[in-house]
Amino acid sequence: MLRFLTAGESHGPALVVIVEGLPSGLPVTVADIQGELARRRLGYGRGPRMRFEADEVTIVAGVRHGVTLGSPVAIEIANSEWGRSDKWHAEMSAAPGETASPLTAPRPGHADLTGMQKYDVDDARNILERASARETAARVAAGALAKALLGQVGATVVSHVVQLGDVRSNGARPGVGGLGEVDASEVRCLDADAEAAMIDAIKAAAKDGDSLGGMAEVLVYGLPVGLGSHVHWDRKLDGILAQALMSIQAVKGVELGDGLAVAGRRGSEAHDAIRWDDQAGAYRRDTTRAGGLEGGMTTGEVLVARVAMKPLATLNRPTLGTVDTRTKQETVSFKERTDVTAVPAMGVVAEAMAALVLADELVRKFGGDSVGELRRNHEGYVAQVRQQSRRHDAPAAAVELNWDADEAFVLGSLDAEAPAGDG
Ligand code: EPS
Repeated sequence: MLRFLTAGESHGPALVVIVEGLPSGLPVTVADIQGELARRRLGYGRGPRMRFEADEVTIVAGVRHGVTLGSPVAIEIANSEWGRSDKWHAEMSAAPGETASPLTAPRPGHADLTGMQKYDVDDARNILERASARETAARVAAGALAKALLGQVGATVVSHVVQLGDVRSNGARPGVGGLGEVDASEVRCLDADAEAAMIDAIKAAAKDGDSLGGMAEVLVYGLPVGLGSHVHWDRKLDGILAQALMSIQAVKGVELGDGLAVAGRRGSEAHDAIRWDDQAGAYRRDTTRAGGLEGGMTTGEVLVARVAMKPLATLNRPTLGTVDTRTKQETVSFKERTDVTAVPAMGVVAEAMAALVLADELVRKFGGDSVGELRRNHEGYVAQVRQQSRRHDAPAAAVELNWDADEAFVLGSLDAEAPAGDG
């Protein structure tokens, strides 16, 4: 099992993440982790902090001479903000004391008020420091390791922005090597017209001191068939992925494949037809309606997940009504330096969460204490699937479809009048 645990507050000295369950022999460098963290800071509409936040990475444990040891990997990401002023040393000190300026006008939509009630505190900072999306830097650092493991079996995770505010892209998807092109876009969107409209929308919202949400799509190429399982509710990969993606700060919805849209379609338009590719010796589906998942298992086709983020609850011009928790007087939520939108960055976080879930499934399915053992087990399984797929009887005559609507059981039973007394 691959597990990870993050700790750290937004304006504390550092974030820390421990990743447990990685096999030995996985190449890992600080530069790989820093590269992923830099991608997360991208995006038009991010606040001033992203310009100076350097994400200084130290690998504290679990890696020697550039490869994992099989022991827990611990990574520290220092917060530049901590070193920038004495304010945070005082505000976030672990030593006994109290703040001179408690935050008492909780922001609607943030964890502030509910957290104050639940954790029995009178300063919203006790809650917001941990609820902040700063924590996602630690997830992305862990995700860099998960991506490296997926790379060992030829799987690649990419993402792109498909909607920002009410502007939607034409859906053009990056291919397996398309991340560079996505990241070159200021809003991480491949549709140039939509990109321009998204930037205009961000500028307009910024002028009003407002914020914007949107949607990113995660694509995972090169996964083997059969990660996850249909046999138990908590082994179904679609459920596990949805939970992981929903746990990202400010995310309010997750769709797999065509997602919610399939509810309104006929069955004949809602599924991915299966064909046999004799040359490849594999079953194929030419559409991605199911998002590469059937019965809670990967089908071997590209995995598609869309993640919807609400507009950030922190506004540069506070207009959201709230209550001062000391006086109970009506007021507006406190103003904070913030991002206009973080949707491009959320896509990178969603890549990390998808990678962590899938790397966990890899470890579960293929096991192994070393990368070499995991790879051998993966190769053996792939050979087994190929063999199973090629198993067949002599070619049968084309199946004749005898379809008579009048005789169809379902239609007949729907039309039939219910017998008297049958509730
Ligand atoms: C955040 C508010 C901003 C963001 C922060 C998340 O922080 P600050 O209040 O210090 O400007 O910059 O995001 C990050 C620091 C980050 O690394 O993503 C919030 O309220 O969630």
